[in-house]
Amino acid sequence: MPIQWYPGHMERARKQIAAALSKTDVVIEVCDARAPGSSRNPLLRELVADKPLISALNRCDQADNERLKHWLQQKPEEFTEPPLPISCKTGKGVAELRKKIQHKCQSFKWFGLRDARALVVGIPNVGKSALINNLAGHRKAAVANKPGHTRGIQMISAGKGLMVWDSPGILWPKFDDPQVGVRLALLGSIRSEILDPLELLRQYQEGLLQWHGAAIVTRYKLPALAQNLNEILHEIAHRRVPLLPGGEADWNAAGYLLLKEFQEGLLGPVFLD
Ligand SMILES: Nc1nc2c(ncn2[C@@H]2O[C@H](COP(=O)(O)OP(=O)(O)OP(=O)(O)O)[C@@H](O)[C@H]2O)c(=O)[nH]1
Ligand SMILES: [Mg+2]
Repeated sequence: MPIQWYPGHMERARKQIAAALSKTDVVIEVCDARAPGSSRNPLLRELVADKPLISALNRCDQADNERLKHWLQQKPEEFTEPPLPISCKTGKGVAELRKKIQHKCQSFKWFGLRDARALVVGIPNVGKSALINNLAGHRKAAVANKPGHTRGIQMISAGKGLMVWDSPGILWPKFDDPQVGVRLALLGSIRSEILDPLELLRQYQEGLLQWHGAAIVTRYKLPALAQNLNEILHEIAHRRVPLLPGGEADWNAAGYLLLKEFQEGLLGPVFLD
């Protein structure tokens, strides 16, 4: 299933980010702890190359942290410095991130004379605006569980000598590995309206059964571990979502529900890379 999505507004966002760099001291790259490699945007990395960079792995409350740890040990080359696991839901790692920003800025001549300016970048729906609200201590940036919610770049005061740019999430024009597109879609970083939920779940069928099989039995009250995706969808289509007029099962609605509950962490911790 080739997933391509690089609409006009992402190109505009890329230009806005490039323009904001002249008023940026440090860049915070937000990746998803559930797929740290696939959610790292190579286009953004290129764009911010000459700025001090801090990588944060958000949503560690939803990630399979054992598999994440193992992956980071296996792939130390993926990040120039060890990335910081954070959660904007629990607040984990956010104070440490603020310290890291200060530390990166300490050697600059202006340090202590004016506020530090951090630019938060990343793929859509990864939690950039939520991070800014966490840093600020209250809701200043609009947050929504919908990729593409932030449309323009905006400077926000996070107090205690820190200003933060919120930026729209951007993807890159082409996924060299189509599996990266599948993973980003599974994480919720690609608009669900352009996806076929059943095809997407089929692409991840093996992982779903291997890592989430037991949670699926409990959640959807299956009699035993499912052997394939159809068994799960059958259960959901007949018990959890309304039937279509005429009494037919609504497979699409079943697929959307399964995908949504997977993304919400209701089927257990997730790791896709
Ligand atoms: N469980 C969990 N949910 C989170 C976390 N961070 C953000 N969210 C949720 O993820 C959704 C997206 O958050 P946003 O902050 O709007 O994401 P964004 O990266 O700004 O998205 P765009 O502006 O669309 O690029 C919201 O529903 C948040 O509540 C986290 O650490 N854990
Ligand atoms: Mg946002």
